[in-house]
Amino acid sequence: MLTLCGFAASNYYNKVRLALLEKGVPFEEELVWVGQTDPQASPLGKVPYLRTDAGTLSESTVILEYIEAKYPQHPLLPTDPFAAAKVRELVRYIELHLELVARNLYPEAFFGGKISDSAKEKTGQQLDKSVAAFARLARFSPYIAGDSFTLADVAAAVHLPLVSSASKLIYGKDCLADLPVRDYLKRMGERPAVQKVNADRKTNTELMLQRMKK
Ligand SMILES: N[C@@H](CCC(=O)N[C@@H](CS)C(=O)NCC(=O)O)C(=O)O
Repeated sequence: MLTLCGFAASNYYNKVRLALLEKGVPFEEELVWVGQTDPQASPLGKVPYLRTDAGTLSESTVILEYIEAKYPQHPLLPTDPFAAAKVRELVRYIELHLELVARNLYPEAFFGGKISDSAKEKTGQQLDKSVAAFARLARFSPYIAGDSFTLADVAAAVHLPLVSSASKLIYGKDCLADLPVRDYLKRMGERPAVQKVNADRKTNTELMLQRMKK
């Protein structure tokens, strides 16, 4: 049995949860907040991590790859090695060049903190470059890597909304507004698994914000 550990306000957690739901792989969940993580399972104290019969795993994308290899049903990677690499390329751009860059904005955008003007400027410049690069790779036809739902959609469905809203809140402009992201996310939002992840994210985010106030 698989146990996914973490909390549903985390988009990294939601990425793994969405893949499990889309694939129809049975799993249990253990609510673990930052600060309560198992150091053996997640040496950097991050969520998510996964308990399996073979041991534990950290890092969301490593977990996704494990699930994909172990449970072939409803595949989220093409069988052709090059097509699969193109999907992984998009996943990397979304996580590393969009999410991780936009993350610099989250303390002020979402958590009532303050970031410096120079950090805003630097992040804005990086985001401009990253969005232009992402625009060259993303297909939206109708899925982000082409004609089938893949791991790149799993990443996009959870990461892109936060990148959009953080940039909108800090710069007054959604950095993804010139791409067909809104329509794409609407299409993704028609999927039952995406709806479930989004609903649970909202509930858990309220819980997380209450905990932060204490
Ligand atoms: N690269 C990690 C990132 C995970 C991550 O940053 N998770 C956040 C929650 S959204 C976290 O645990 N932050 C606490 C910390 O970094 O100490 C992954 O893909 O799993």
